[in-house]
Amino acid sequence: MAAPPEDLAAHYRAQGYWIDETFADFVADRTTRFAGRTALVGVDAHGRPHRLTYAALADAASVASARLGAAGVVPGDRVVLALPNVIELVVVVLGCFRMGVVPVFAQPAHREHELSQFCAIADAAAVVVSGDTDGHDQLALVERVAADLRGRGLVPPAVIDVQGWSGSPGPPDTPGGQVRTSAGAGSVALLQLSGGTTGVAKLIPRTHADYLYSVRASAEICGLDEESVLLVVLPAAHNFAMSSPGILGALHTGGTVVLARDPSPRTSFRLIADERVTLTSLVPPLAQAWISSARRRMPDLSSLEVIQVGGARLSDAVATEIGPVLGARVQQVFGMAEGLVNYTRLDDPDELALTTQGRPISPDDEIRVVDPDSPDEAEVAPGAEGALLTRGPYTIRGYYGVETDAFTADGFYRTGDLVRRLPTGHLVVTGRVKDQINRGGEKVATEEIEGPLLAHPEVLDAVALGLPDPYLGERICVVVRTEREERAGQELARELADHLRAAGLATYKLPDQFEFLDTFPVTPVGKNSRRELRQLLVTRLQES
Ligand code: AMP
Ligand code: DBH
Repeated sequence: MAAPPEDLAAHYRAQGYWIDETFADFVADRTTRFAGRTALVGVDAHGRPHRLTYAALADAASVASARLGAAGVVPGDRVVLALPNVIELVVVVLGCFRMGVVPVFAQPAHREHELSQFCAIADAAAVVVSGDTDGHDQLALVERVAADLRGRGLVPPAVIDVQGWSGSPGPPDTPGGQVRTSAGAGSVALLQLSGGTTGVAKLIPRTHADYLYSVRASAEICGLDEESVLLVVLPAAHNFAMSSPGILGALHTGGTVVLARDPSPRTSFRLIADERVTLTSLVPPLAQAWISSARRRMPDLSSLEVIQVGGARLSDAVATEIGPVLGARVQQVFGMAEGLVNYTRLDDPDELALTTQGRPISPDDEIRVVDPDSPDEAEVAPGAEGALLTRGPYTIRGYYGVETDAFTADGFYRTGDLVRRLPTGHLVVTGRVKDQINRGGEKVATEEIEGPLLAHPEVLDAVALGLPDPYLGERICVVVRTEREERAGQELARELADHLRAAGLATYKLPDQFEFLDTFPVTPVGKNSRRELRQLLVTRLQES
């Protein structure tokens, strides 16, 4: 978790990127400044609707701090949040911030495999869930996590169930005011999650100063102000939904955050019309679903000014349809929880807005496009495709609690993305160098699927691949080599899917497709060749 050298840090401060404000200051200041305005609209963990002013949000956050305190959580502790898009999520995040507790932004779709890792790496004091989430028993889930941790000689976290919060909340710890903590703006404020490229979940330490800079600058680039109404359709804890400009960007400017409990076009369209939503953020498959639904329903989307699309590559064709069909300007967002976020600007010509993934937030985001095969990572010719390395005022220089080879000696993050850089500074994402599947914006490390499959008695070898999919961008295909060829097919596929579910893999990581082969193509050193396997499958699919 290396800090930048002092000269760079001094430069970031001199430029006004890093200021002294902490998230505790942020909560106290914005909830006071915008006290009477509407901060948050959504349903609670029981599905009951709420509309909170900034003042009411401050009170609710203060009660949440008290509840964390009652569960034994103290300033400086890490708390894993795995909540759906309910108002308690925002309330608990602010509750953590005001008392100097570090939230770990997990997802309700995470299962024991992931949650155990996050709890173990973060040494979490508590995990916050919503008892029964969309038919899944989160309490039973965290019990399995606790058993796993105990089995590894670790102390399991306290369990906090926001569905149990309907009774008396107990007195706020320090009503109105914030809890004083000594940690400054340079300390870790929150832990985001990496999509995971090696199978080991990585936690991303973001400081008050760096994250708040990205939030302020994002809010400005996206034109947010007190009148802005942001609809959150994506999982709210995801870096995109939280900070680009996201929930924190809207709260920074005194705008309103509207949470969609589910991502269906029906729910979103109703909220857009009822709340006069001005901005929302989607991944490409959702943008496509909205387009086809809007063609049939003719919803009232007249208040929408901007639709952001990011998380995975938006095809130029779909980008072109967004304006005419949904009646809003498209803004492409190419970001990563590790830091760097690129936006197309609202005044960019269509040619850039529809075909590029934007340019960096900051003039001090340093970009290197290098030859991925050159040992010294030499930069490619201007405009040529290469691997993207980046360093800057809000990009991490190391993961939390682990050493990795993801950073260069001089502090650049190896993003694993292949890009081309245009003379305007805009980046076009052309692919990836890392073994990761991007399923409609959900990042899945191939190893996370392959590992458990290899443990199955009938699997000799298994390779997970992202295959092109018109809806998801990439879908997960698993190619399996098995001894019992006569069983290969539907029956074995079902058994392997059950096996992965039993291994505790998140639902979105389950394969969309199984293929069975008796031999795998290999590279000269005898490794499975993902590239050739992919070609083989694409040819197979074309022929079938
Ligand atoms: P994560 O590490 O989970 O935060 O995911 C970040 C990764 O998502 C990036 O490194 C890219 O691979 C991918 N990504 C995000 N936004 C875009 C986009 N607009 N176009 C293409 N890929 C994207
Ligand atoms: O995919 C991402 O991680 C992402 C996409 C858009 C992101 O972290 C962001 C914007 O901040």
